[in-house]
Amino acid sequence: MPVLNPDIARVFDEIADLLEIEDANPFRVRAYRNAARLVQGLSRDVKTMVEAGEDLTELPGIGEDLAKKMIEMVTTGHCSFLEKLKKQTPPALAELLKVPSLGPRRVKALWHELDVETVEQLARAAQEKRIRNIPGFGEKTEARILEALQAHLAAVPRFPIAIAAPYAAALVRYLQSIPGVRRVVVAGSFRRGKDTVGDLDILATAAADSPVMERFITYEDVAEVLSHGTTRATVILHNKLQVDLRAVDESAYGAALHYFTGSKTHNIAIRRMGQNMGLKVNEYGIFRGKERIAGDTEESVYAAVGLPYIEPELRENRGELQAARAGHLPELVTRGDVRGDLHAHSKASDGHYSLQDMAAAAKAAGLEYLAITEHSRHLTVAHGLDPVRLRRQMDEIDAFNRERNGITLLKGIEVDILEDGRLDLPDGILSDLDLVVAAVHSQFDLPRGKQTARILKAMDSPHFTILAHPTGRLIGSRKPMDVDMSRVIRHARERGCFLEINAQPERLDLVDIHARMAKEEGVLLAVNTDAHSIYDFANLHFGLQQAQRGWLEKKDVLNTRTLKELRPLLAAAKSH
Ligand code: DGT
Ligand code: CA
Ligand code: CA
Repeated sequence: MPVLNPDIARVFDEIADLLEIEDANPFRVRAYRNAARLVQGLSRDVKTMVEAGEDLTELPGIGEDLAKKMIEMVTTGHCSFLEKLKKQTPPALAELLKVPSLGPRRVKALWHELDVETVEQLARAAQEKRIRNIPGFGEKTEARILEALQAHLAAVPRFPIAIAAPYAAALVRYLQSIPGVRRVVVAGSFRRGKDTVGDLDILATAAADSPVMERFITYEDVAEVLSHGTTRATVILHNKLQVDLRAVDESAYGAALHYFTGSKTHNIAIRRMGQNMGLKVNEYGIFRGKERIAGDTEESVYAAVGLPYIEPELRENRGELQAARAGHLPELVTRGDVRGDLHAHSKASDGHYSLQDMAAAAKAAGLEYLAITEHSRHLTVAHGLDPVRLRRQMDEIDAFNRERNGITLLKGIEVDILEDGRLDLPDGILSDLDLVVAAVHSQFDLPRGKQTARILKAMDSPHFTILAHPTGRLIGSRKPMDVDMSRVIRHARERGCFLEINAQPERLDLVDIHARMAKEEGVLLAVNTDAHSIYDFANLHFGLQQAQRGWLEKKDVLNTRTLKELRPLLAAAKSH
């Protein structure tokens, strides 16, 4: 079984979880988390690097110990250190960590005090009102845990799109190598660029005698075959990701692609439009009576119902059909429109690379400018900067820019928004920066009124430029903060500042509907990578898909501006 980068990342994350429960040194825990993130984002396969005899310790943050673990994983398929940890700490506890509102300290207390190891046991303890008696818990916490738990148990697991992407790519490559196969495309929510996918829907066209179905179910990463027929099959991969494959006739390619891209509600609306015109629309084509009038391309499907082509990211039945009919479809922002990135870290805080390396990678990604925005001092675990260290970095950036390296670094900070809404650094130093990215990194569960007031107050700081990852959610592990986002958006408009779509795979925050709300209010959004490594600029793709799902055009995105256009916008946000 092949060990892909996300598999290694998952092991490192699991190690970090178990170490956290064991109360290990937070820096050690962080080293595993950082390694997980680094490996997840690498554009090259660790397996290939090991096979080529490359030295993994040249990767930033990867010492002898982590390198050895990676080599063990790609050569043996398992990690003995994780297995040892699992013997010491019940692995089911890691599942408890995934329940929003349960951090490692609480999980540990529940385990020691009540002997709770699984979510089911936790649910029972909460129902039996046993949690409230643990020191530091109380009735309110018990109620919150029960609520989070019920939501957690009801939720069907979904994969962040960037995690599913390498599995999709490997599978597409494999399918394409099968004799007789012509086209292979991933449809479904993956093609629509949703932040998470429930499964992968792959569509293939193939010659009638192609062994595509048999080969699909014998793919080496398949753990289980759920169903298998001549034109469709469903399997589950070792990582638990489900994959549907459909084989269709070349002539029905467009109709099938349209059907399996969805969304379901978009399809139903199109089918209804067709019915009103006396047409039958299905996955085989578009028919008038017995005559097939369209279906070889998606364009032909839309044309048959009198519409221009609609981009997959818009197909959610959120007004795209009306816009298409009226000729008002947005001209979606593209990767080529992006001129810079306004949120990135170097190893001065918790990034893995030097300023120079980050700048070179951003330049190679086609960017004209990059803002260096380290964490501020309040975030000690990320080596946040105090004013002295920040001044030193500002001098370094000035020196870098004097060398004319073909990319400009902007002086920034990712300053913590403290619990009372103040920023973590004094105005005196913030005023000397090109931009101030501000973010919440603590107290995620304040009540709605307080949380909203905290953020609005931060925005009123005279140097506030961009609100980073506005809801703080981490897909699968932390729910979004309870914030009145429409007030935040309106306040941003009045205040003349900006919001972010953070392109990190587990963030993708703001989400599509909030991005669209911001666009409608005339608030510019920055699509930022929050890069911690030279490989993270590739995440721009996923951030842009979120932007596209929010109907954003080039003009709606702050970092499509040239540096010359950007500077006055940043300056105006400051001096309100
Ligand atoms: P997911 O997998 O939950 O992330 O979301 P999708 O959109 O990929 O949904 P999935 O995998 O259940 O189905 C793939 C596509 O197939 C879906 O986007 C539209 C189409 N489809 C599925 N069921 C129906 C249906 O009952 N009617 C119509 N018109 N289309 C359907
Ligand atoms: Ca799907
Ligand atoms: Ca499906």
